[in-house]
Amino acid sequence: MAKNKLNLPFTGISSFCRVPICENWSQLDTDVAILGVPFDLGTQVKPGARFGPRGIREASTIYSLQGAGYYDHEFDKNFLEGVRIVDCGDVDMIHMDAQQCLQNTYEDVLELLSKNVLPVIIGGDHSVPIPVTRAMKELGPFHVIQFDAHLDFVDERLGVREGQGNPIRRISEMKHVSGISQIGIRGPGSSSRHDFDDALAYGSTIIGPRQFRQIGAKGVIDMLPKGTRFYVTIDCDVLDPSLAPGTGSPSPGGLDYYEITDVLRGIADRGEVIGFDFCEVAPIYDQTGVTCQVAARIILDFLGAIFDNRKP
Ligand SMILES: [Mn+2]
Repeated sequence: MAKNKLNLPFTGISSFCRVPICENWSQLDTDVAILGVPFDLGTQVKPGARFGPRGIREASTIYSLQGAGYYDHEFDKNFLEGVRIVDCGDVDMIHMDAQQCLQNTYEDVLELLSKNVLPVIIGGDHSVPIPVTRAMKELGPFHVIQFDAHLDFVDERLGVREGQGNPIRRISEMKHVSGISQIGIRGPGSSSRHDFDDALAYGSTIIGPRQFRQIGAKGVIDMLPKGTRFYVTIDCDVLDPSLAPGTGSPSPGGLDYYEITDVLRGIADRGEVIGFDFCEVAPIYDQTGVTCQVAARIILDFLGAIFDNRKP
């Protein structure tokens, strides 16, 4: 093997941003743990999000970090320099047993948190944040910020309570969650008028793209609570389908790259981010690979902003 390797993005094993892989978690010693949840049994329309972790990892290799971080001239900053990021692989999936898949997710996140890491979860459909936020009980109270086209506030249908249409309702029931903000919500979805009433009665702040564009990213950030901890869940379909077509329930009129990343930076400025997920990327509908690329980039940008704020 060559001693001085160039390690170009198309070579090697595609971990997230080509960071080291750790499958034996007893040895885990890192600042950030990447965890894939290749689960799409909670999907109500088009499946395929089980391939999201692989698609995002593959697309992310173009941003190979290799310890040096990355320079972004728009901020004149070198982000993520010295931050230890490890790819911890995927949660084990059991076909025909959705509840066991979610239970495995819960247990894996609990184990990662015991290592004192920032968990970054790559979904999977939008059921995934239910076991993730449940596992974060000891880190409460924290505020949950959802980026999504859909409200995801359905209570239950024919006994289904933890599918992709239910996560924010389930999160609203968690005593360790202090509040919820829902950004990008628009158009038809599985939630009814009644569900919107319930979300508002709970105390949710709901911001659609029209209001977002009236008040701008800064106005949106100003509506979030201050000095609290945040967990952020990003459903890919919050983005406009022209930018991110590779998702099971695309919805016209979504946010663009700068709109979401400017708000994510504002969140990182405003309080401690204790974890986040990016869900609902389905590479089989992603003809050009742009969705996986945008997802990888948003994850990277958000990580950069979070650790920029953790500097002494
Ligand atoms: Mn969703």
